[in-house]
This record gives sequence, C-alpha cells and structure tokens, in this order.
Amino acid sequence: LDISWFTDSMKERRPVAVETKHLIQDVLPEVSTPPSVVAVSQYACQRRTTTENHNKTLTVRNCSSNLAGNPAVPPEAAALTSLFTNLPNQFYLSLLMCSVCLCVLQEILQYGRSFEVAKILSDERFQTLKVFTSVFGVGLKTAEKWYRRGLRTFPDVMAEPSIRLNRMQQSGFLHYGDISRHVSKAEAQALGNIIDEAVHAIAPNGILTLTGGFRRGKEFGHDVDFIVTTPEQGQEEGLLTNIIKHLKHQGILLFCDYQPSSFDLSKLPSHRFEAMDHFAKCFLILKLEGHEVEGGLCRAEGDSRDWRAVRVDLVSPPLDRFAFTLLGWTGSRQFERDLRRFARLERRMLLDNHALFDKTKNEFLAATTEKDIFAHLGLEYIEPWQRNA
Ligand code: DCT
Ligand code: MG
Repeated sequence: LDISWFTDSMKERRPVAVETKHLIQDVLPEVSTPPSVVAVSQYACQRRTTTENHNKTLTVRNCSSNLAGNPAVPPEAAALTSLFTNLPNQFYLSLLMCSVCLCVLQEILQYGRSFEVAKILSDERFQTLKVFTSVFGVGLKTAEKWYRRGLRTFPDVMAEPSIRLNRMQQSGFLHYGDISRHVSKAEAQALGNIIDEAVHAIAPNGILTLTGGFRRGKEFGHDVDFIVTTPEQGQEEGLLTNIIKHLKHQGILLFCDYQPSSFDLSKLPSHRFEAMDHFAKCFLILKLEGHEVEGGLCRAEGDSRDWRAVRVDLVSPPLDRFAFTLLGWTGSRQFERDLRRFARLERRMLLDNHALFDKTKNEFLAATTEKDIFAHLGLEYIEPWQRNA
C-alpha cells in the first residue's frame, strides 16, 4: 500500500498530519482487508469506481459539510477510502483525513461512536436545511433565508404570508412526494422511449443519449438526464424547444424551465469553472404512466394512481461540443471535479463541458468522443460505469 502521495500532501497542507499519518498506519491494518493494488491515485479520474464502491458514507459527510459551510471531503480521503473493501465505517475514516478530526477518531476508538458526528447529524440547522433543500427549486440560499426567519417545517413555510414561492418551487411542493422518491432504471428506460419518440417525430436524424447516473449503471437516480443534438449545426436549440412542445401536446409536461443557449465560443476558455454550462437546456417534470414502464411504476404505499411525476433534464449542445458535454454530464460530480483538477494541475489544461484548452500550446483540443478527451489528457480511458467515485 503506497500512500506516500497522501502523507506528502498532508504534510504540505495540514500541520497535524504527521500524527494523523501515524494513526492511519496504526489503525488501518486493524480495520481493513489488504488491498490488492499497491498504489492509488489521488484523482478519481485515475481510479475505476463501480456502483459497488464503498464510498457511500462519504456522501453523507460531503452533504453535511456542504450544508454546514465547510469544505467537502478532501480528495485524499475519498481516494484512500476507495481502497478498502471491508472497512466497517468509511464515514469515520473520511473524518480521520481531516486534521480537525483526530479527536473524532479517538472518540470512536474509545466509545465506539463519535459524539461530534452525532451532534452534527442531529443539529437543528443541518436537519432543517436538508429538508428545505430537498424541494425542487429551493437552493441553500433560500433554505438559509427561511431558517433565519425561524421556519423549520413545510407547514411553517406554507403559513408564512411574506413568502412568495416561484414557479419551480410551487411545482417542487406540488409534486414533492413523487420527485423525492427515487427513479428506477425501468422508469428511466420508459422516459428514454418517450423522449426518443419525440426527438424522431421532429428530426429523423436527431440524436438522443442517456447521461448522468443511469449512464454510469446506477439502478436508481433522483432524475433522468439526456443529451439531445442533431448533425445540423445550429439546429439543436430548435430541436429542444420542439421537443418541449411535443411533450406538452401529449399532455405529459407538468413543469418546464427552459434556459436558452448562452454559449459563445469566443468567450472560452473560462478560467473560472462555472457550475452550469451554457448550452440550451430544460429542467422538466414529466407525467410517467404505469403502462409505459416494464414491471410497473415505483409507487409509494397506498398510492392508487397509475402515474407518477418524474424529474428529467435535457441539454442540447451543438454536435461538435457533444463529447465534452457527454463527459461532463455523465459525472459523478467527484469524478468531474477530479478530471478538471487533474487537467489543470497535472497537464496545464482547462476542461469544462464546452471544451479542452491547452495552456502550454495556447490552443483548443478537438474531440469527437470521450476517448479523444482522455487521450488528450494522457489518461487511461475509464468506462462510464467505472466513474462512480
Ligand atoms: N454535474 C456536474 N456539476 C454540477 C451538476 C451536474 O458535474 N453542478 C454533472 C455530474 C452528474 C451529471 O451532471 C448529472 O447531474 P445529477 O443528475 O445531479 O447527478 P447524477 O449523477 O445523475 O445523480 P442522480 O442519479 O441522483 O440523478
Ligand atoms: Mg441525474
């Protein structure tokens, strides 16, 4: 097990890391199965992580630290935990990687649980923000605002006369039960058929591609993500607006937030990574009927309807940007973060959903497939189902 890169980076950035390092070396042999690999990269884009990975509990920590306004899990922690196949609690291991968390580890070793962690998870602010941000259209800023006003529950929000929900939030509350329940692979498949039918009714040579978590082989997701484009450069945006009209005409469009393209090649490369790309896109809520889904709908107990509401995202890049969009929207978020970090720090390149720019050569690098982009970056190709970091 070669973790020298890890301990080196800890030494550079976190002063208490030397102690942490010894603790890691003392503790790990006790709690882990020795991994078959001898070295592991700190970058998720140099690791193959299937849906069977053991990092799930890190997500909890990521979520809690984001809500608490702290930095996310250090990439070193995510990397190191990906090694172990038999670790009783990855969550605690991830905490171990943060210099402030030595005491947490000591608590766990001594008492079998961490009071610090229990405190965060039961914290009123954390709990409330988690509930509020679970509503489609409610971000952290709005959730914070509601919390500061003393609101703690959905009925509190509904009863507050000064709150005016926007259209997205209204739909978020209206379909809360449905869209907070996971979407199955069979439901994603059914939505794919519906959208494929719409695409080809409008443009016979239109191209529909499944992306997001389902492309990574996940069994369940919170939404279904697709890329739609056409070989006719410049026609992709019209394709998207016509798909929306088609879905509306079918009577299955429950909500649509359409964002036109603001993509401008002359403004690239962007040195500041933006969370969202500039392609035309829409965030939808669609009505999915039971007979469309092989094996039936994922229904809540006692729900007798033969339909449910589902969140669907469509993004529509020009065809020459397709590979970058596909790579960006396939995720996972951690994988994307590490790809961009790897490009910047190891290759002096800027990668986003639009393009790849080589700062040394001062030029854009063209790509028609994801493999081209991995090759430009000098990375081994990682299949979509191995990107579940
Ligand atoms: N993405 C990203 N940065 C963002 C938003 C999204 O890199 N700020 C990428 C990563 C995944 C992809 O877009 C789709 O986003 P989600 O649907 O939120 O993620 P998912 O992996 O599909 O997860 P889920 O299965 O829950 O939908
Ligand atoms: Mg998704």
